[in-house]
Amino acid sequence: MWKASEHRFSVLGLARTGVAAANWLAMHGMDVLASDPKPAGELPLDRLHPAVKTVPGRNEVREGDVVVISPGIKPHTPAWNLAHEKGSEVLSDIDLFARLCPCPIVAVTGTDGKSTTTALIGELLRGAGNDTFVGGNIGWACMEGLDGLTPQSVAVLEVSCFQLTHCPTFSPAVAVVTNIAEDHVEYHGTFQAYVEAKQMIYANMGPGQRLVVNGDDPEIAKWRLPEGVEVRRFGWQDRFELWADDRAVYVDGRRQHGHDELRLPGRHNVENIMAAVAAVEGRFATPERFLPALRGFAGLEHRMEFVAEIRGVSWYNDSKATNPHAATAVLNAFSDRFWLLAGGYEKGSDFSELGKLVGEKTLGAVLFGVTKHRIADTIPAGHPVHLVENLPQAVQRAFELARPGQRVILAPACASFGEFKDFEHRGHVFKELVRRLAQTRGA
Ligand code: UMA
Repeated sequence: MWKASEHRFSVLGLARTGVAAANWLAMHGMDVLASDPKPAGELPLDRLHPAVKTVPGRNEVREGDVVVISPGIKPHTPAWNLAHEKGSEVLSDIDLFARLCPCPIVAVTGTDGKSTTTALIGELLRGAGNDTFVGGNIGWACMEGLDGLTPQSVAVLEVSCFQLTHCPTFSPAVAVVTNIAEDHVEYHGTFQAYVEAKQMIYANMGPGQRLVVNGDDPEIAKWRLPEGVEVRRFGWQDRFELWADDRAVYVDGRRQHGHDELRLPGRHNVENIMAAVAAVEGRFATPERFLPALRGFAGLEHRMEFVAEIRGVSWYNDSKATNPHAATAVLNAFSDRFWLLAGGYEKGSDFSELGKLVGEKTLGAVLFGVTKHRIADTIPAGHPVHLVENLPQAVQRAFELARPGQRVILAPACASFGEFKDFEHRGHVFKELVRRLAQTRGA
């Protein structure tokens, strides 16, 4: 049995992950060295436990330490190489958390819908009376929640491919894979490497554990799932354990609820709902216990979030659409055409499918950021496309273009780096721009 007290730790990166991991380890008496290439003035040193030894200005790993690596550190960069050369093991905070966690873990990964599914599982569990912690890639480092857990709790973790890359022993009670589409090629190098990282979510699972997968996903259909694991498939075909048609969701052949009873819009959310129900139902709660919470769930910030109505035009924020596939889900969510705001950081994505759909589903696109020309090239000739420099200009242009009764949706299909710190920052800036428009031009 692995014991943290038998090890020393080097923590790489001092943002959310590193601070939470270093603090927990120091607070529990472990010898921790934490480093980050940023200068001391840019690091949150005042938020660190006094026993954490810090090295600002560079990354450092002590020979033989267990390394806790931040997910943002890319493969084969100097910090990554240092970790693998000098560390006895290199772990994400997720793997560390799971080694120490006293309660069952429900882990959610996939290309799209991770955060909504994770948050919804949390709501269903809470609604059914379980003591529940929700954390991980969703924005709250998991190590922050560890000390509040008891054997009766349930921990729900959103787990990214970056984190799964360093999860050698991770084995959750329930794992969910929402879907697999191309993403983060700039990090993993190849689609295959990305898929292999995602597969780490079930690599150590076995009998008694539950694996929930998207039955319609062609990539997942190729996977060899572990023997003895209870597999629950969800999708749009009635041969799956959980399936949906245009009206309702069915579980093991019985109608569970109608889509019109719920508040989450869009076809992609029906899939997220099925994934969440499949994770919880029969394992942690009965439908009678979790259905009220399911009916009350209105979604998350930055995911099809309604922002404001200005002169009869409705504005929505889906800044979380950080890849073409997620933006495609947004395009398919509404039956009427709308104005799309898209573009951002270049991560080598293929926009060809998205471009076709923009031609079918939108009134036109306002494109911004580094990727704007590449996206524009994929949109059918003659479809309205407006190229601007940045998000403020895109909001202004959409304001000029949209007519009463229409919608404007930010679904960038790109990462936010460059112009913004992260997708949350981009979403907040967008909402602020829209609110300012509402104040100054709303009359
Ligand atoms: N750093 C080094 N050495 C390097 C490079 C960076 O030490 O060589 C340092 C940086 O200077 C910085 C720190 O590492 O101080 C940054 O670490 P980080 O990027 O991992 O940031 P955290 O705040 O710890 O956030 C991470 C996740 N970030 C990423 O995966 C990029 C957050 O997911 C997550 O919420 C958080 O841990 C808590 O678990 C964000 C994300 O964008 C939301 N995720 C991607 C996505 O959803 O698409 C995967």
